[in-house]
Amino acid sequence: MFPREFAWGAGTAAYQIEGGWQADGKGPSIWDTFCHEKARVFGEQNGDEACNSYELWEKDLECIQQLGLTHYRLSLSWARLLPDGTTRHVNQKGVQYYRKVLDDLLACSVSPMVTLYHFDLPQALQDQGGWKSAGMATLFDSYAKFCFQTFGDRVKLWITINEPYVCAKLGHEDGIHAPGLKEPGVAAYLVGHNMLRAHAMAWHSYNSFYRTKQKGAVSLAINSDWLEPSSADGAADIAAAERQLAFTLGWFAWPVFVTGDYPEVMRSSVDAQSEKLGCDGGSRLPSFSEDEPAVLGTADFFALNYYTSRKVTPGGGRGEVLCMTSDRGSRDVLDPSWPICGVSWLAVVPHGLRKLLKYIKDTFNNPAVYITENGFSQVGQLQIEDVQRSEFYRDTILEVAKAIQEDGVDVRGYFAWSLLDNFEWADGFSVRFGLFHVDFTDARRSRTIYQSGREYAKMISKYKCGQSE
Ligand code: GBH
Repeated sequence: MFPREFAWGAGTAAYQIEGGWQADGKGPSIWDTFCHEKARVFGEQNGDEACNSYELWEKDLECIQQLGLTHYRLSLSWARLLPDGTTRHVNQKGVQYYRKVLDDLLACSVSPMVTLYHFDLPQALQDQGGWKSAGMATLFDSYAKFCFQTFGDRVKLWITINEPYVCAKLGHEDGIHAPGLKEPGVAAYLVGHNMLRAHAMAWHSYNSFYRTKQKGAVSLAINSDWLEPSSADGAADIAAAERQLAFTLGWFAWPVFVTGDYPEVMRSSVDAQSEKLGCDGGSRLPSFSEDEPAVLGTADFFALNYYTSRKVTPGGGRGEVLCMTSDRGSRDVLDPSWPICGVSWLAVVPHGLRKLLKYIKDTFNNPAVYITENGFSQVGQLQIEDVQRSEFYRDTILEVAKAIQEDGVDVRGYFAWSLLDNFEWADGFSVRFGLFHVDFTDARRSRTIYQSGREYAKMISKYKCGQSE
């Protein structure tokens, strides 16, 4: 059912699990700052200690082995490695920590997939303007080269930036993620642009200086809902769904996989709205410069984070308001037949993943695809016997199998989100995505496998090595 080499993984991110926010010379990140401000995060919780994976890495490794994973996706904390964000000062304790993690994984025959940036910019770089500043791209490129140089012998799968959409929109338009800026209709486009430039520079650095020797692959992780028209025969709904897909998945995938530039509908509508609203300096959507390394072709595979699906219809903000939804001219609605589980945004739609995979195959010239995140949360009462989540993983993995077998999508791996219950950003610890429960009231942060974890382990052992029974 699954190819022999298929990657069976689970993922985490540094700020969500590590803790040790000031340990051994780590510098502060924007998430440290954000969480220490009033009323930013649910219950004013923070990731100061989180799962304490900085000290308890061996416990995580036990969880990884218990699941029988072939791959583990983790992110590096930029500020743990480079406390002020630059290579002027390297924190050797940080280097040692990640070297041990990677060595331990390899010793257990688990391949690491490493994300360089998962939302936690060094605060020192935010103080210089953060992702709104054009200079961030070269700073990211230096950090990336440092990581390829330092860890590239051990890592064959790299993700430069996780979910640029979320950083741009939630961090700079809605202000619900760090750095908490609310500059609708302007900052997100700038941030997205600088992230694409940063990603492209890092890919070119890998390609020129490390690829021959290290033989790895580099991409960026793009999140997208599956979006379908509210009514299949309404032309307005169909166009609205296409626009919304262009403003989410297309925003990052078009430049990298198709044209080297933004989707045409995004370009034309942001340009037109900018002119109508009399924005200074022309369009709010920046243009790529010919003097910089090309963005087109800077992904060795397609990395997809998929969680949910929506129906789309025209609307979404009044034309005179500066914001991304006005530019897009669409709004998404929930289909009442889709169950909502855990958090309010997560309608459970496993078949949406199959459709999105087929769309990616057809639109981006049949790339190799890794599903770098997919998961289902639990809120409220703790349920270790989490039947619904077990069913969710089973149903979703069957949809992936159909995508491979019936639709011919070249899916190379599946990473459940997440290995552990962890710090779920603005929702703090109130939302649990783990295959293992973590007891945050226990100083030892004890880890207990959920039923969904046991079921995932069973599926892995059943499907691993191309077995079908
Ligand atoms: C992922 O993003 C992140 O990469 C990961 O770190 C995180 O733990 C995981 O999701 C689970 O949330 O609050 O109504 O404004 C997934 C994409 C986009 C999903 C933003 C949640 C927020 C909707 N996310 N969305 S809302």
